[in-house]
Amino acid sequence: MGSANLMSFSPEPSMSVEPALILYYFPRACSLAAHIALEESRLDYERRIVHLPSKQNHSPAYLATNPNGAVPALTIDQNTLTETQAILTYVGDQCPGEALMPPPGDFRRYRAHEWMNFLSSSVHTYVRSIFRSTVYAGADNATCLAVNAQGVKNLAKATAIIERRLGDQTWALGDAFSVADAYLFVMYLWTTDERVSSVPERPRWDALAKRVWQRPAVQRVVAIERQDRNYEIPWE
Ligand SMILES: N[C@@H](CCC(=O)N[C@@H](CS)C(=O)NCC(=O)O)C(=O)O
Repeated sequence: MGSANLMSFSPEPSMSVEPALILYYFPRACSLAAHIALEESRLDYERRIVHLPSKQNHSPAYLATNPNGAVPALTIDQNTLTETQAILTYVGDQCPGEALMPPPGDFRRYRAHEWMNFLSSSVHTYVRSIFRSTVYAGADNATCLAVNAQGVKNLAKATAIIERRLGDQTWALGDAFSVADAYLFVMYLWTTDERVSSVPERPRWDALAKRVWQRPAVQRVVAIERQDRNYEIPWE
């Protein structure tokens, strides 16, 4: 279970012994998937917020932990692991009794990677091209508008793929909740942001996201994150 105290990322070196697992995150960023996975896992971890709007992710202290300057990052006995897919896989593998990440040899494990890679390399990048067009287009306004418009089209195609892949399944991998569902939940929340001008109807993704939201661990994490940045949950 996560530490009860929300700790800001401190640029001052700490004199205390570092906990074994530390999650660096920002509310409703893609790090929310890792945050949910850790809370679901019941592992002991500490969370530290990295304030993206004030560019704390580019501070020397954070760059010393994660030179990529992004969240999520998970330090594991002082080794830093980055990339949502890698972190979700790691967390899932720490609780083999749970279905969070199926074991090697189980075909569902490769399905989980299929989902996570699609969400990371396609859906995340499409939403980023809408939220932060300058990352791809630079400063030119007309180019930014074109990138944004293309992002909306790309997201529509990705939504159709997600709907098809979900089919009639309860969860991304079938009968049991897994880290892939946590990731689908975060990407779904992003599609409800007012900056996304249009997104097709997505009844299966919508139903899955609602199921994820019913989970106590998810509600705990969102409540903690909202102490620092309030964000909307569409069904509340
Ligand atoms: N491929 C990385 C992407 C990480 C990423 O882009 N994180 C964003 C938050 S959603 C971030 O930290 N952005 C800060 C920045 O780019 O300055 C992953 O899947 O974890």
